[in-house]
Amino acid sequence: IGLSYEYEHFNALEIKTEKNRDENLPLIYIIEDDISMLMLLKDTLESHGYMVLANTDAANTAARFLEANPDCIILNVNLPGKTGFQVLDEIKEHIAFQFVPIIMLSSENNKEARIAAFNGGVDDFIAKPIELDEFIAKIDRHIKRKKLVDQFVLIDELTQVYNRRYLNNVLTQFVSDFHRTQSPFTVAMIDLDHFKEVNDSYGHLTGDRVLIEFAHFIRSNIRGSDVICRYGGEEFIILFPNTNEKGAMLKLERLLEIFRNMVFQYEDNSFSLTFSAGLYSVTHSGILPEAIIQAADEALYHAKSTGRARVES
Ligand code: GH3
Ligand code: MG
Ligand code: MG
Ligand code: MG
Repeated sequence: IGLSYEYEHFNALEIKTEKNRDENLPLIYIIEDDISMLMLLKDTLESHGYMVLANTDAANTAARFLEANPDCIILNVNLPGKTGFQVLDEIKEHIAFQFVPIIMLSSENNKEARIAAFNGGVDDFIAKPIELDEFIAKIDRHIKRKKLVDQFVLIDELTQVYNRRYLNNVLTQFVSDFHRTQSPFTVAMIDLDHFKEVNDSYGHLTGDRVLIEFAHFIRSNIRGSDVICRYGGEEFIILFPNTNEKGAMLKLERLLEIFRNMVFQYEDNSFSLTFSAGLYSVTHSGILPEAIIQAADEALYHAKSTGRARVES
């Protein structure tokens, strides 16, 4: 793996992955001001199949490091400038409801320090001097647990509808059911129109509230057996079991009619929105889940390019 070393000043070092991250390798983010300790941990982790992202400067422990979505964070408590606990609070705020194991390193190893660390929200506490074999054994366990937790997280945090991971599972299930039942199902990909303008005009928080309300609107206007997932930003997917293209088209056109007449009212602002949707109905065997999504996406693109606020198949 390609790594770049940036010396900002003599004791500040950043280690970043140069190329795209290898998603198969767990990514560990280390914040440690002692460069020799940092290099030792980095080499140990890399020789055990981990990727490492690191910095020595707590003041730069910014979002851009966390945006790489590390699987585990190792944090030295005695960082210059900021205390490890301040950094811990910032990290916790940033990762919000995701589960990322945080391990605190400390040269202080008394009961009070350990209790303070656990109360502050760390998952483990490792005292210096570090036993490297024990350190790796602990990291391995934390990473296994992280993977397990991720497998069970199927709900989108913001909108509380299913997420993309769940969609992948359920769509695979729909496809295999189809082979048995030969009953058609339809996939709709929905994208809010000019949603960026909502953020730009009223702020990101208002944008978030719109997404929450939109998901709720869809959820409360479809059948219990229909499945709604948040596919990405302002894109949602609905799976309609036992529904052909015509049925799904009528349903979505009705949803669009109701939705475009809704008025969002937040503080002094009121506005209305529309969405575009693309449909794909599965009526024959042998099509892969990815191809179904792609076909719905192409129909959506068609709806967008022919004026928006419409449903295409
Ligand atoms: P179009 O009609 O072509 O779809 O235009 P658009 O503005 O909706 O599309 P574009 O893809 O340019 O912008 C999507 C916007 O959605 C940009 C992004 O900031 C915003 N967005 C994505 N996820 C979230 C989110 O979780 N919250 C908020 N508030 N905005 C989000
Ligand atoms: Mg979009
Ligand atoms: Mg778009
Ligand atoms: Mg959009």
